[in-house]
Amino acid sequence: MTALTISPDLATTLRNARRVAALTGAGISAESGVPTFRDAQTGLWAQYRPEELATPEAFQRHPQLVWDWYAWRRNLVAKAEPNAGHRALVELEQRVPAFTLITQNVDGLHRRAGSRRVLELHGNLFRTRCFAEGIVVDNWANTGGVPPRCPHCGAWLRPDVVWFGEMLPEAVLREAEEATVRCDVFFSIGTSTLVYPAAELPFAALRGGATVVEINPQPTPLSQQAHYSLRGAAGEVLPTLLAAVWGRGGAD
Ligand code: BV8
Repeated sequence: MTALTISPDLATTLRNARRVAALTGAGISAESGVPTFRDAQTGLWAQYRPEELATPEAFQRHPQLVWDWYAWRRNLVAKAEPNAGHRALVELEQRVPAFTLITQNVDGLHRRAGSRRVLELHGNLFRTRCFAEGIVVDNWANTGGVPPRCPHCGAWLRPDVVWFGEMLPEAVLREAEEATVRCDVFFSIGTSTLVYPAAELPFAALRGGATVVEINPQPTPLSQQAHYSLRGAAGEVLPTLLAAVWGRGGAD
């Protein structure tokens, strides 16, 4: 990795910050071996684009295909481990007085890393709900049918995630918006900043007067307006940033 230098101003700003918020996207799980939405899908899924599968229409048209895609992702994520980027955000939560982690990811890796206050804007791959009633279902008769059926009403079960064209959980989004406009420092980490309303949050942070820091090996629509755009992998940049601010052994 090119030696990343952290500006003394950024280190001072972060050291003095009272309220910090971080928005994460698929990029923070990339170093755990979980493919991002931009990555070409592999194997069986290579022929599909996520945007085509992650919709209620796709599920209604091809319920088994969509259910199997999520089963494949659950299986892949269950074998993955949180990486140094996830762990650095656990430390950041311990270091600053008020920290809010807002994630677009549905892989649950932030909680597995030990993050406590996590707002899952797009739901969670490991939760399942009834397609008709919307209630979370923890277990169901394994009749071999795919998708499985709701034990209460017999409708299909679906992953408890937010698909394209679906509303985000209102209370979670409101809490994310409040943390965004009140924070002193806002991180946007590992997201292409393309999908709304999540992608609006970094710009709302700018309007709210926060110092906005982007961490991404690639430029995004936020890069020009962010106060700091740190070009690199989250698993390398975040530990380097924490070392510069609080002095510790760099990447763990
Ligand atoms: C909504 C959960 C109101 C599911 C996801 C037309 C019709 C209908 C809707 C729309 C429309 N036009 C616009 C919309 C709104 C739409 C939208 O924004 N579309 C985009 C494509 C234009 N949004 C919605 O539909 C949302 N709902 O608006 O409701 C409504 C209702 C009806 C009609 C209109 C509006 C719901 C959006 C949520 C969709 N669900 N995920 C699942 O996971 O299966 S979205 C999914 O993709 C992610 O959750 C994330 O939010 C999004 C983008 O993914 P990223 O996380 O950013 O990852 P990506 O792969 O894109 O990028 C990775 C980045 O990481 C890259 O920049 C890369 O450089 C970087 N990176 C790589 N390695 C590393 C790294 N960074 C750091 N370290 C590394 N090592």
